[in-house]
Amino acid sequence: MILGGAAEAREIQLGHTLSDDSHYSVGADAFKETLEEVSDGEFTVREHPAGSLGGERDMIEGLQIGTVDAVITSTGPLGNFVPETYVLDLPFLFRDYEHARSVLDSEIGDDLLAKMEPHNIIGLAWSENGFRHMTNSRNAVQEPSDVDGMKIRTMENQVHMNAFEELGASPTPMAFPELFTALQQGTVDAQENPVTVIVATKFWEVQDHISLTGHVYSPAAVLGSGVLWSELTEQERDWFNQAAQASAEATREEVSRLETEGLDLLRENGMTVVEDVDKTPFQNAIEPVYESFKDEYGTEMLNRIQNFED
Ligand code: EAX
Repeated sequence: MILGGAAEAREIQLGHTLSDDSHYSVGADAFKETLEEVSDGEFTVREHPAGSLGGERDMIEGLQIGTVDAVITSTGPLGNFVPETYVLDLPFLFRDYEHARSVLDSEIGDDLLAKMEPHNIIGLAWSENGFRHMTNSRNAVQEPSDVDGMKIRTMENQVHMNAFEELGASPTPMAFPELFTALQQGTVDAQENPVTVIVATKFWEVQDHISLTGHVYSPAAVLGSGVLWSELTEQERDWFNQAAQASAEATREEVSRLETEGLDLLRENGMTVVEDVDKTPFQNAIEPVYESFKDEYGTEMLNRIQNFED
């Protein structure tokens, strides 16, 4: 059968917030290629990059009601829908990329993906955004006192907002598609994102400083619509799982590549890069976030992640 030639080919609408040369777009391409190939053209995929279907919260809502078929998203707004995923958003939880990736690829990651289905969101695979760093247009950040009173855009995520409050900053939650303009107009001074996102969005046009705070690992998830899922056969579901897996792998590879090359790009475009940030004072400052998290969500999943040995 010719690819895309099936009379009843169904076009899958896949959204994400980043540009069409981002690591998410690399993941979207892999999703498309794999799904079209393994389904022998029964499904085609249309990528909607750059928030053209809305912010991540909007798109997740779209999955629930079936107006969007698939999304590559950070966990930013996900905890609002599936509170069990908040554990992943705790600052300084993951030690490094290897720790994060192996936890997410283990039973722990599978258990968290499975928590989504009752909310009509299908967790297909854990992909990656990267370790988040702070950028701003006010002053170089070396220690917590440097962010005092800083108006920083955070994702729409209570755990992140709490952490920036503990650091003495003034967190302003906002959907990603509004962020560039907010920085440009000075509505906020600062934001935090992985190198991948900073490069893909050319934040150097509106931010002068980056500090490699690596304060939190930002997972991404490849998600499907519960409405779509209910219409698929087991065979078709398997194709989507394969496509999501290929997507996650391609994205992680791109994150690894950009982690070093991206920093050079930031420098070339005029950002000052503070590399030698002592993370301990930041980690100490946000400790109360762990306490309130434990009070609300317990310690079981947290302990499993912290004690995880590959
Ligand atoms: O998922 O909102 C954010 O800062 C995210 O990192 C971005 O949308 C990519």
